[in-house]
Amino acid sequence: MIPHTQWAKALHESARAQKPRDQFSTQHTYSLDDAYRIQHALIQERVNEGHSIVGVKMGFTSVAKMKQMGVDDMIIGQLTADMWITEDQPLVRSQCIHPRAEPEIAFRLSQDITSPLSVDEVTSVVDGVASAIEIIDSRYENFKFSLEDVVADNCSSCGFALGPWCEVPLGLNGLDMIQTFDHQIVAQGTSDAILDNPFEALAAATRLALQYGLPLKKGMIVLAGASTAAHFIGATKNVEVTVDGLGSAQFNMA
Ligand code: OOG
Ligand code: MG
Repeated sequence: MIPHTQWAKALHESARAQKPRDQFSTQHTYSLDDAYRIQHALIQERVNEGHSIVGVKMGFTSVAKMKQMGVDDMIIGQLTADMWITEDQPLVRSQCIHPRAEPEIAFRLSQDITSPLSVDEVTSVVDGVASAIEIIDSRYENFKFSLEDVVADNCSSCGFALGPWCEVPLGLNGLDMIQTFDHQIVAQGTSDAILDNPFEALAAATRLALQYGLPLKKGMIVLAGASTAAHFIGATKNVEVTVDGLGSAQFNMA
């Protein structure tokens, strides 16, 4: 029997104390269902601190990310209000373990989602698209994990920043995505890297969210997953992601 709540509390404590921990999978065998139960309990810790759930994030929707991290399946995690990086709520370097940034695209839901949707259906349930940056900060030593470990750890979620909301275009293919650190290009990709079409990531999010009991409500944000490998932020001050036609998301580290 896996002690879901105890492991969730340990992961939460690692995040709050900036202390990376051992992977669970090196000592225990546990299922993906167990991993999502741990993730639920972990999110409950944040909700108990007063942070609401503001959306979900897809992971490993690009070959670049799967290769970088050595896993081969899509995952889903949750976003809470305290992860949203704004001028009023900066990302504080000393509150992270070993943060990495990656270029993403964000969707805003125009209605509650109650059934899995196809790629043709998802365009009618979003009222905004934005360029986005995701900050991931695995709670495991050396950013090493199994698929179950990373799901339990809420898919390494740490923070996210959004560009201005744009009207939903008919297609999101062939858009260049560029990430800079202090105005130097560190990663360059295309939106096609995200499941050949970022709307596919949104469709997959509706499927996985319903499968694992994650809420998808009107106004919530869905991150589609990174189009390139992630980069360690290190001593970087400014992080910016520009997506063709969607403008840019950026923030300064505090
Ligand atoms: C897991 C999170 C993956 C993405 O965009 O593919 C992810 C990790 O790489 O630590 O967020
Ligand atoms: Mg990501």
